[in-house]
Amino acid sequence: MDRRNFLQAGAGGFALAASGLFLPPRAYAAGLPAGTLDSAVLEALAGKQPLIKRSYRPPNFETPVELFDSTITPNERFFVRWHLSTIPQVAAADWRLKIGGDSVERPYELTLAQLQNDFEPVELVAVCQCSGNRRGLSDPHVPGVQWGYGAMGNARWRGARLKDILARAGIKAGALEVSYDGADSGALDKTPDFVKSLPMWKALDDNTLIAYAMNGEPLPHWNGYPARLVVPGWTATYWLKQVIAINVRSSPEKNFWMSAAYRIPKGKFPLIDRFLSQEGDANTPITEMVVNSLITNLKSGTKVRAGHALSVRGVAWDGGYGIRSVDVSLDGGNSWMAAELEADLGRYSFRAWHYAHTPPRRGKLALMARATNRQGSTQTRELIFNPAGYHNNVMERLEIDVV
Ligand SMILES: Nc1nc2c(c(=O)[nH]1)N[C@H]1C(S)=C(S)[C@@H](COP(=O)(O)O)O[C@H]1N2
Ligand SMILES: [Mo]
Repeated sequence: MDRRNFLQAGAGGFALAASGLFLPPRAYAAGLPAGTLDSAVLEALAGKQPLIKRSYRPPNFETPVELFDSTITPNERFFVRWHLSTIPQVAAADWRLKIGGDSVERPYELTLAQLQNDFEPVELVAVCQCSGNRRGLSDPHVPGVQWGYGAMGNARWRGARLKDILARAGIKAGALEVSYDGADSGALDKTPDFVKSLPMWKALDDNTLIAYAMNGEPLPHWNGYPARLVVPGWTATYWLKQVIAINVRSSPEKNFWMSAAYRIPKGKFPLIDRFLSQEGDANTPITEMVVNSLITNLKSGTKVRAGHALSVRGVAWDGGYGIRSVDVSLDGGNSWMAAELEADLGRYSFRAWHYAHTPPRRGKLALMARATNRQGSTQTRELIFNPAGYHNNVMERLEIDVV
């Protein structure tokens, strides 16, 4: 599947989008199922700039692809994904983070000032990507938010290490998981509260943070103000927003969001991180992101001039091993050339890349990109189908017109 339909609004639409103006509804409907075309409207949530609306209640908004042409995603354009529709405005003065559970020695509470001042601050750049990013491209289609390419973003996060916060409470022998809850809740009691859990080893990783700043500013309300989990390398389901409670547990967290949702068939994906206390016979919780890439400055239908220099630009990312190489093909994957990698902002960040080419003559270019990480994992040509539409890292294929 490709982004063939993207340029229905023409090159002018692309320029308008870059300037932050509204686009005609169909401009971004690329490659998505017909039923979702009408909802692909750019709309601004309070305090954000326009994003592609997928649903309003709960708010699910994705970032237009051309925003990824810069390596850091601006806060105002960072995607928004919530499962529950009651999302309170949290006042910094009232916010408390409760640390407890049957596997801590001394439960306690933190204010926002204590979170910011009592622990060594850590900064890192990391990709936050929804497990279901690109679900709308699944063939056959699967239920869930019909995301295109933009249910992700890359930001510089600042916060306290979760392990430092837990150390103050004292962790008992036999601790198995760290679960956490946010301030949001379901409008009807039908939807189970969104509670997620991590295995001890990931919770105690030096890079797992309770973040209170994003790109040098407080988190936007829609992205979890005043504090959220940052779980570098792992999909965004674990990046709980508006966190208010953390529990260290001696038993597995068994709620719906752990035992039924966010699970993948075992053995289908080349993943390394395991979440043993949550593994079942057939399926297992999603863990780290698969290696992936995105072309950020061109869309199917873009017209370029024969004999003129063309720069293909994009980003690549993975589950935290780091990007080793990105290759570009101009002939639909028959031959591949190495792209040049740009600045390394850390192994959890988008890695920008570019490839320079002067198309010699008129015709079509079947442009593809393929990232490989330092584990040697690469993107797939065919979708690894799974019922929830997770982990889509099929290589993109764009048809470029050389005129
Ligand atoms: N409290 C809370 N945190 C949450 C969620 C949620 O529904 N409630 N959704 C998770 C999922 S599935 C995703 S993809 C990310 C999205 O983060 P963002 O909205 O900052 O882009 O938030 C995660 N954290
Ligand atoms: Mo998600």
